[in-house]
Amino acid sequence: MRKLVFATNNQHKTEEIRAALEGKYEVLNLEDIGCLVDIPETADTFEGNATLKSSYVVKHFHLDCFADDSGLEVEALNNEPGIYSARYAGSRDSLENIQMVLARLEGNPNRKARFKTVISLMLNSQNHIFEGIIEGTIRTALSGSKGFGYDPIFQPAGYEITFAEMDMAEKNKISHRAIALKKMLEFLKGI
Ligand code: ITT
Repeated sequence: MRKLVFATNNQHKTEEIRAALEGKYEVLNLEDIGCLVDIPETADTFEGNATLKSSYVVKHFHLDCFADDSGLEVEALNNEPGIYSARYAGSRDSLENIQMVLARLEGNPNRKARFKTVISLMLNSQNHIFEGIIEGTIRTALSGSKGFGYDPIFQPAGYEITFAEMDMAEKNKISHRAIALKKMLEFLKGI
């Protein structure tokens, strides 16, 4: 089976992507290839940060690689936390990040939000970009224990449950990451 490196340290993201690419690609993450650094994400866009991660692997390991940068954009918070999603409250603690969003939105009737993923796929040193977005709303309290990050407060449009109440298979059908990944797979099929 063809191998692809997914430049992430996030085990939840690795599991989601492995499940989505099962049978098609063997997905290796940064730990699997012995890349133990936290690649600096210093760009000010999702696209820029995804590209920093994928290029790092190409430069230092000479392997084809993709990376995603993703996050939550809340309309009433000027699209924050955005690229700062992983450390919105100062650390990588998901609960603290969630509480920060809920506190800043308290009493605000506009609960509109979206998850966004941008994938950078580096193939033969060429960068290919794929984007996925899912619209939804922010609940007033946490619900569910599956998934990761902001899943317990994000309710996708058209659903009555949060991402954290969905099975991974169900989330993988509709999520921002799934949408971007599907575009990448279509592209890979065509080459
Ligand atoms: P890598 O950079 O190592 O891939 P990361 O966790 O830092 O892992 P991102 O830079 O893409 O990943 O940060 C995205 C943050 O946005 C992530 O830590 C979560 O807090 C949030 N996030 C992204 N996708 C999510 C999802 O599907 N469900 C819930 N939260 C998500």
